Amino acid sequence: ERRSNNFNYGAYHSLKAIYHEMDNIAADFPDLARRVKIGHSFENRPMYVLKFSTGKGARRPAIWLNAGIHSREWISQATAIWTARKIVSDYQRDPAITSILEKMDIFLLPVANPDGYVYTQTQNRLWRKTRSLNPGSSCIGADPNRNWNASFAGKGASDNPCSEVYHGPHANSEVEVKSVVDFIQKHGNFKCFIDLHSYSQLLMYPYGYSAKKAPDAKELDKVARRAAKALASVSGTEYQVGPTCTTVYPASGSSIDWAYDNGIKFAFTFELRDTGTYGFLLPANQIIPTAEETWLGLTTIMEHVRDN
Ligand code: ING
Ligand code: ZN
Repeated sequence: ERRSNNFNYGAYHSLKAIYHEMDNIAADFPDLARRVKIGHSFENRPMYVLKFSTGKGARRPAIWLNAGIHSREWISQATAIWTARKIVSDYQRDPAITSILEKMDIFLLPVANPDGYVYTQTQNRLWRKTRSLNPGSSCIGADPNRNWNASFAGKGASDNPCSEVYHGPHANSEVEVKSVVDFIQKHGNFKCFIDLHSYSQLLMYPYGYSAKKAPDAKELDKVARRAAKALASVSGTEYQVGPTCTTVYPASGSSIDWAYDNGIKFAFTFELRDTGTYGFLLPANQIIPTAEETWLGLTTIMEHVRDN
């Protein structure tokens, strides 16, 4: 029985509800979307991606859309599940997404940190990290956006397990990160990696681990500026664009730096709404407006990936 009509995209949802809606989307569009388990979390919750594919050929060039790596950034998970529904609704109606899917597959991970997400809904709304145990410390978790193998344990990360930016004992120590890394490496044909965070209204590209200029900085900057302009055209929301290190702060071990240094050229991080009025506690009535405008930014990037 289909219950997808009951899912309110203008509300924040439990992990269970998001997983159920992913299942519904796959059931509604079996020729386009499939729910795939890529691993499990520290507390043994499944990690699900939606794979969107028109099915011509295995291991097509692919796009990874990552969300919810920091559990408290709820607009990220909410935008991701809205985006999933948007992709299946617009395929064969909107020429942009249709042509993207004619050439590439899209993998969407709406909740990259499931344990953290459950914890923010039940215990502490502002929890950021994973929920892994740290031997010898009573503090819990590592920052999953400092745990990737890209200048691991360098600038902008902490070796203190009690820190919000604790990098973890070694690169990929967090099973949630390792699951994504293994999947992407095994696939071997990803061209684009986009990570959704909040808040600050920024669109960034590598590097975060140092102020050195990425070899493709010029192109990435151009694409990002075009994406930010498209995003702003929806309702005037302004984004700043630049490399992570100089746009926010130095940060080593991040997902997009790992992606970029592993051959995935089109690596971007969105910091979604707002600029601090509500911060992480963005009211639910901003979910759909945020998702709608972000979609224009995402499709602008994906069209560039399609053509390059
Ligand atoms: N901001 C990001 C963080 O992980 C960031 C900023 C983006 C760092 C890309 C590195 C790479 O700290 C939030 N809000 O999490
Ligand atoms: Zn974040």
